[in-house]
Amino acid sequence: MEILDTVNSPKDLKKLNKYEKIKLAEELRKLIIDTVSNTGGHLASNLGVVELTIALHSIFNAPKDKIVWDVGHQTYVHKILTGRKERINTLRTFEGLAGFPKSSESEYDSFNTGHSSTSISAALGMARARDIKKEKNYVIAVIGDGALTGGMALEALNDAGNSKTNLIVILNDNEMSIAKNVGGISNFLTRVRTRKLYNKSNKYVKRAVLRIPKVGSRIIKLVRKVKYGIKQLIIPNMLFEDLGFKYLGPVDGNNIEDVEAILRKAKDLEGPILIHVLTKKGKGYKIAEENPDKFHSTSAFEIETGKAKKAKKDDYSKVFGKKLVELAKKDEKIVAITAAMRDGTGLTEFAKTFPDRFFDAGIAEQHALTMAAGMAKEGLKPVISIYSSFYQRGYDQVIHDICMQNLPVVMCVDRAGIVGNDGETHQGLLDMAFLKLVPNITIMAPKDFIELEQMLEFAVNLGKPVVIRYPRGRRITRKI
Ligand SMILES: Cc1ncc(C[n+]2csc(CCOP(=O)(O)OP(=O)(O)O)c2C)c(N)n1
Repeated sequence: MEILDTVNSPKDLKKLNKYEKIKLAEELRKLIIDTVSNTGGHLASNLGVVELTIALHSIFNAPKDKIVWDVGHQTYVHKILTGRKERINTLRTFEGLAGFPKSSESEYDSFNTGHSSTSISAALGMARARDIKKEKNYVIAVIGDGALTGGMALEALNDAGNSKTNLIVILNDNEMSIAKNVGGISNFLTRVRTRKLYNKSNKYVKRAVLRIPKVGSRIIKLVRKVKYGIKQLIIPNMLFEDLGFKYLGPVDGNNIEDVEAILRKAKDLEGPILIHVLTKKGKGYKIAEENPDKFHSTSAFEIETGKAKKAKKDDYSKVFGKKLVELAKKDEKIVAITAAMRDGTGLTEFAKTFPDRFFDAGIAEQHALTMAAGMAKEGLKPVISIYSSFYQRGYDQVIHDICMQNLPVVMCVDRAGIVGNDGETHQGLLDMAFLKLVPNITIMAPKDFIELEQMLEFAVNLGKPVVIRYPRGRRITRKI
């Protein structure tokens, strides 16, 4: 009998010993790979958090303790362990399980997510509500290193770090957003990861020095005095501690025992805590480990080869990307901007062809839009592509920074309209609700690939704010 057959809720999980949990992790991985190979979905992120999720549900008592998953694309394991195992094969289908947390689906889904970087704000709100109600429970936000690049996450860290509130933030650091993570915070995390090496080498040095007769222990004392200074040298600043968090880690997030130990420790501490957990995206499925960006979100695929079950044809995003490269070859003022969606928006070829004219702002739509405005103000022709639902983040930036100043930014709205299986948070329906009222704006929507190419050429030369909105994939137009 499989261990997973005996686990229907976190209560069952708590009865397992460490060996059974390791076996359970293996079974969960197999179930997730089998499921996503049929339904499509966020494979690599889920494979990375199997052990972390087991540890969380072993140490905390959800739903009393609140676990808020950032973005929420990595909650398949959580769903399986919280009573939804039998329905996991309906993932991302009509009336089936949602691909993201849904309070209406389960009391274990403490907060609905889908868009990035909201977890710390929501968790801080829940923690403050708990304090006012004089209740006792833990609140835990689980946020990826990619989601941490979003402005909201930083605003929340700033507020939470300064509060006295008991709150646990788990930073799930796999060095990847959808593609390799970018930016200064990502570089900072890389430096923190080297702390592990520093601690290890420190132990070896200590052992060697103690072997020196007579002076050995004196040298150690002296070293201890300057240790803080050395630490500052190697880890130039401990951002999280400076912000007011107690920092724990880094810990191997794919080792259940280690994660459980650090979670227990966090439970005993007061105030805001940040636990830095290192995981491997795609863990346990070699093809996904080697191509974590391709398997971040995948359509149905053959398990043996990793190849898509249905061959991919050209879509609007690809046609946009190709045409933009062609236009940029003739006009060096054209620059391209993405908010962490290089491949999804079709900009991979542009990034390779013009690395100096391509900018990935991180999961930071607001910043990306205003940066585009700055570029336009100084005479460049910025073309920015964002999914319709994520434009919701940039409402004021489109109005206040681009359109009111009548700046020539080309705003491509990808995934406009119905997007299907990612569910309600990802539908591209609301951008028109605000775009149509914005001053100085020209809005176009191509009916086919040729019109998209023509509109893009027109847009980069218009000299005013312009929107081109197009759907996901390829629209099937009936021949009359
Ligand atoms: C506001 C917003 N922009 C873009 C996305 C698309 N998106 C989904 S997951 C993801 C990357 C998340 O990376 P990370 O938080 O590190 O999680 P991982 O998948 O690596 O575990 C992105 C950009 C989103 N969900 N929300």
